[in-house]
Amino acid sequence: MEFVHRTYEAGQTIAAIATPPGEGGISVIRISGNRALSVANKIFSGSIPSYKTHTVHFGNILDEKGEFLDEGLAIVMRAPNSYTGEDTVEFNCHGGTLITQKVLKAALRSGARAALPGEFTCKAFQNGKIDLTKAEAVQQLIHAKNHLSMQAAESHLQGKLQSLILDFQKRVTDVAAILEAWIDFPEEGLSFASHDEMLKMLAQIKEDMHALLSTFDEGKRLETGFSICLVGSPNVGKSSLMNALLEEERAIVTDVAGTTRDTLEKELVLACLNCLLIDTAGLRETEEIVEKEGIKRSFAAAKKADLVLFLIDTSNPVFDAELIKLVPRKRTLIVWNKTDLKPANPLPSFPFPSVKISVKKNRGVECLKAKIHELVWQQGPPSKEQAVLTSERHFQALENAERAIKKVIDGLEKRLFPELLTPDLRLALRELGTIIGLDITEDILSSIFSKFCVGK
Ligand SMILES: Nc1nc2c(ncn2[C@@H]2O[C@H](COP(=O)(O)OP(=O)(O)OP(=O)(O)O)[C@@H](O)[C@H]2O)c(=O)[nH]1
Ligand SMILES: [Mg+2]
Repeated sequence: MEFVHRTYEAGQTIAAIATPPGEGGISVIRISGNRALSVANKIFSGSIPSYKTHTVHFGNILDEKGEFLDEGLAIVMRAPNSYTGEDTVEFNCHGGTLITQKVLKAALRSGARAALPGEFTCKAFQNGKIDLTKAEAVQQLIHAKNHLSMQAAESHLQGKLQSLILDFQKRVTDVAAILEAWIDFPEEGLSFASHDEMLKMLAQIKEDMHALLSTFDEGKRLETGFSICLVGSPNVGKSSLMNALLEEERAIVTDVAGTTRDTLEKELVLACLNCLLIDTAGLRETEEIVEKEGIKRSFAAAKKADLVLFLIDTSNPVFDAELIKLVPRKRTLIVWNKTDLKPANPLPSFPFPSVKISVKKNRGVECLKAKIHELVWQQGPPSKEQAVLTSERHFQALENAERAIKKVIDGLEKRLFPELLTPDLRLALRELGTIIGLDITEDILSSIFSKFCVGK
């Protein structure tokens, strides 16, 4: 990748267009830094340095030579009460592509530097306005594609993850202090806490860390979504169901067996998550070369999918025995379709949950969606109050911290000298610190903020 994140230099005055590219009602050009007020003053008809903080002023926006560019608003926010914690001016101008760029250019020619991706949020972090979990939540909130992912980001933005991490830090620090006392005052040290009490404290910390770590499976799903594969014999109604779920005629439906030749994918929101729906070629014995390749792909898709909907025609329950062996036991749902027709007798039975539908009569599709929700969220979706780990970075650091605590517990149980246990406690503290942004390397900062857009 060509872009390499430059080190952010605190105090530099930066400017960027904060609104998306294209035409719109208004555009926002943001300027932040020590010299934001003087830069903005050069390109505005009013007297920006005299304005009180958090006030809005109407006037002419000018270029660096004083030529009229647009009429607009200047919003002044003085340090430390701004998003970045520095003096900030935001210009609202008319939302045209060219005029917006001209206002930005005027700000750049008047002394600001073009902001790097995520630099406003990085400034907010560096100036102590937000911790790193909140900064990352800003990015997650912007990119949230479903309600639950947005909810998780909001919870991080409100500081729920940060306060859990701070609580772990405090408890580990308390344990470290007691260990220090054991080292410094071998005689009286045990009066601060007994050996058993220490073990109990550490076990509780480890258990609470584990509980937070175990939210990551769900959290990952909020970000990556899940895939559902529709499989079954030809003509059972897979493509019909795909279209019904999408509420559009995406796949070709005919009464010719073998209509779908390739896998067909489309995204939708199901079970409150982004879901990739995959229609496949019907499975049957064939020597036809294109269909054979299609069927190979059907098997591969079924193997990979997070959830398999195994469709069977109730009136003609033919199914592929190989497929039954291949589909995952906990992640397969039998969908009896064509219940509007006379059912075959007897119907085969399967060791999977099932649901009855008729796509043609639009019966049972809502019930199918409810069943999918149930299978995806066996313990129910995460609540608003719950902090859910959604970032691989947070997960790794917390897992390292938990491992370090486990080593301390093992050491205590073996009655090792306290001196031998403190390095792991320190390691746990360091790992916890990286989650909220303490002792963070420039590389990590760079990898986090380079994913942001310019202007955020
Ligand atoms: N009676 C009845 N017919 C249905 C129902 N669902 C689908 N069909 C019909 O079954 C035929 C096959 O439907 P498709 O959706 O193309 O089936 P498919 O499983 O995708 O078939 P292939 O692509 O060949 O594997 C079409 O004529 C549909 O109209 C249903 O619930 N009841
Ligand atoms: Mg089809």
